[in-house]
Amino acid sequence: MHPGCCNSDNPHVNRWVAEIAAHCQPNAIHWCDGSLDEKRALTAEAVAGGTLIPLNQKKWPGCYYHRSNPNDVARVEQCTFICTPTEDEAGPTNNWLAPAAMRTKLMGLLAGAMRGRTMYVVPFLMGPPGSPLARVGVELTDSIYVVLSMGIMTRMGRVALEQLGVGEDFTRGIHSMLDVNPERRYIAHFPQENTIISVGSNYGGNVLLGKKCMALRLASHWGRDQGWLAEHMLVLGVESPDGKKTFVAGAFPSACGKTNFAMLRPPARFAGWKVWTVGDDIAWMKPGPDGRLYAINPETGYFGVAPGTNGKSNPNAMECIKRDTIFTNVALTPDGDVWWEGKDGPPPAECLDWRGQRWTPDSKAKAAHPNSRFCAPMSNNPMLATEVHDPAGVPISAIIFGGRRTSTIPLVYQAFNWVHGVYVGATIGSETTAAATGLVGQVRRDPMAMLPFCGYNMGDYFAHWLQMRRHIANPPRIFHVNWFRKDADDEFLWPGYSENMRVLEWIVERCRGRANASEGLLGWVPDAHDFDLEGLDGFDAARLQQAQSTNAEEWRREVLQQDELFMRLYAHLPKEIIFQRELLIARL
Ligand code: OXD
Ligand code: MN
Repeated sequence: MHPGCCNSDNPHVNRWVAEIAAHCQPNAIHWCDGSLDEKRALTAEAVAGGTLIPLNQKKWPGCYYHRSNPNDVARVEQCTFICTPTEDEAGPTNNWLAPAAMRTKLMGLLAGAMRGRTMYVVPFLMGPPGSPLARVGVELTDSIYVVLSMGIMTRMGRVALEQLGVGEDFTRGIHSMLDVNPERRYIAHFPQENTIISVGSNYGGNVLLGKKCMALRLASHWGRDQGWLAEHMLVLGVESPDGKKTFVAGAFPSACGKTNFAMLRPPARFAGWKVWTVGDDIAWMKPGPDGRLYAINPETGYFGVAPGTNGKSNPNAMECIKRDTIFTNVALTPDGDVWWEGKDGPPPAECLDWRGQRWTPDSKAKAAHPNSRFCAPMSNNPMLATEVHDPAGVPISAIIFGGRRTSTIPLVYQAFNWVHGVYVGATIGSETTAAATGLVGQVRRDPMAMLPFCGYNMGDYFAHWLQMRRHIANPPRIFHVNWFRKDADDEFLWPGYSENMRVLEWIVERCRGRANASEGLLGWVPDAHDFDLEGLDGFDAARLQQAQSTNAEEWRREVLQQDELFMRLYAHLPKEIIFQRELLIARL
């Protein structure tokens, strides 16, 4: 047995670490305790090994720069598998392979894979210590970048083993970079064994196993079995001038501004209003004893997209990244500064791009990769909600669904009821951006923004959402928003960014029974006098009407497009969803 296998008080963890170490054959095993001293030592080691480059420490204290392999810059849905006993359980929206076959293949790739490397044992806790919703995982990884990032994104180290005690109920995550080869890249989930195996990548979403893999794909199973929801949602608290806080969750597909919305800073018009961030990416939500839905943020950091982040789009994020942040695949200036497209100020006269090649403003290529990231601790957020540490979570009054749609979808409407709201969430569509696919304006259906993250059959997932209503006597109101609608001149109708506060105000006041609405074809909608338009340059009641308009012809097309997904899911699609579709067609 490898020395250092049995370092914890938990026999199940020790036994499993010994078994994986015997298989992967690392040179050394390092058990992470999550201390500051350990972070300092590992950071120094990462710098010495070239994995991290220190930024100018006067300007960016505690901040480091990392470049990933150019073949490894994003989540890879085609390499992501849900290994349930039957293909039907994973459903048509997931890749599937039988658990035994996948395990054999991956254990083959892992045999001796850590020779010459250190295996880090990374215990982590998702959720506040002591929360009934919190869960423990242990990730075994040969990447020091993963260890340092997990230290930001999760409650890492001793705290997790303390929460676990001598129990057996922890997620087993195994990660090896291997040779970072796309041909040997797999992110495999074994829900029945509470196990994740990720090989061949060192990019965040594929390898920070607490995040998308555990907190969404595996947790969606636990939620289904135990009566709660694991969702790709931000959570924020709106404090009105009377000091009352209303908590709201929001699901938007990737690259629709979830982090910006979670950190919204109200414009000057909203004196006395504050928006507090609970989380920017993932919410675990469980019915509470008072019949309301309570949410925790299982994470402790923000793994946000850098390009486009600036003092206007997200001033709080700019505060978050000032200290103790790891930047990946942005551009690096000669004086140890970072830059990306859409950052404040002019581009540097010269820098190294995300590939490490010389870049000037005349270069054709982008300096920062479009999916370059910052990994920043939430404790840096000046508007971090204190409730983020509350084991009970926060009571959710509204759920907001949204997507990026240049036509058809109004700025805001409220679903008639829970079942209608589930239909609204199930039919979210979002237009792909050029950066992501090259196909501009293609609508991809992304139900509840969970298409890449739901770990079981999406039809059963809709049924679970419908079932949840039985356990929530006092359910959140459900809304749909679209910040991206354009006019005939291809201009955005709505100013967006901090002005989204006006939409948020209407939503919050609806939840508090203090805002009016009229019944529209799609749901409840604000009239011009229900909506604060004062001080909005160039946006008046007529523009609001345009942003809110419902064109029956466009909607007939929309309903037909929704059918593409419904046909794929047909065998598991709940009747209620089909019924809601019929009702909408009748209203149209
Ligand atoms: C993310 C994503 O990285 O949704 O959060 O892709
Ligand atoms: Mn996300």
